[in-house]
Amino acid sequence: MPAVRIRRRKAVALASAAVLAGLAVPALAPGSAGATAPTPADARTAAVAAYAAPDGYYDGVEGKTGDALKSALNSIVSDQTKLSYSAVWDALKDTDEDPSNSGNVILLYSGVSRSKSANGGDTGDWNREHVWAKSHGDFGTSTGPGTDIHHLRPTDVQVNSVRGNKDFDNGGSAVANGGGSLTDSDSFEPRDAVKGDVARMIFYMAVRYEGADGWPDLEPNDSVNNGSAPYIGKLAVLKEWNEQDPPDAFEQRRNDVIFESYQHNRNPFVDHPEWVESIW
Ligand SMILES: [Ca+2]
Ligand SMILES: [Ca+2]
Repeated sequence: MPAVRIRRRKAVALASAAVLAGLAVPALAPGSAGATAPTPADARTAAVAAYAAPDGYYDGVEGKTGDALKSALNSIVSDQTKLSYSAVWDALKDTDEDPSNSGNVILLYSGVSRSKSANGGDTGDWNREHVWAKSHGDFGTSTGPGTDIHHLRPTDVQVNSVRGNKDFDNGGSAVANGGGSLTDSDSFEPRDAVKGDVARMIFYMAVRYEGADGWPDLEPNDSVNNGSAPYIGKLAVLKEWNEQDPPDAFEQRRNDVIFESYQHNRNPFVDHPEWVESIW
């Protein structure tokens, strides 16, 4: 069966990734995928989902809450491979692939499926959106937070421009071709289907970047006028979005692909969205 072959390849890839990342190799139990049957139409997502959150990845967080949990997660997710900004293009073609069309990526804010080859900077292209706006902490695009694909997503060039470096909040008027996203003078509200995705990307960045290695300590706060300070708002709204829009198969597969094939670290809040409330 093709699905079995795919699963075996993924299993080998995961084992290799785990060795590279210094992790214990997870048990490769074909029957451990859980109660949900794979969807034939999306064998690749099913194959990857079978290996979410390998045993041992979160060792050390047991019983911890609040700042202790945050510190433990920082240690875990900081063990990662880092990409160059040019390598991000090909990575996003994989992590954000349209499950219904392997020649396309899904654009984050608009929800549009667009050709992988239409990457660039012109009208009609897609580009590399920093969900944690790179001016918030001024970390740029050298290898580090500016190339961390946990928060880099394909977006329509013009929609990306509308979002700019605005903080996140509810309200505003419709963004042209924004798939239901809204904006006003100082904030951006993504479409409902990715509100939780956006929130969990912000929370990942806050845990991953704690002021080490010369990078700023990124944190969410309750402002929408953060400018170049290393903060993103609004925390209360992001927490609501995390609750309203729990992780789905696309987001979970994306986390697995980043873990297996690129950075070899995970977004803890995709695996455990309940940890947001423990920390913030
Ligand atoms: Ca979602
Ligand atoms: Ca931080």
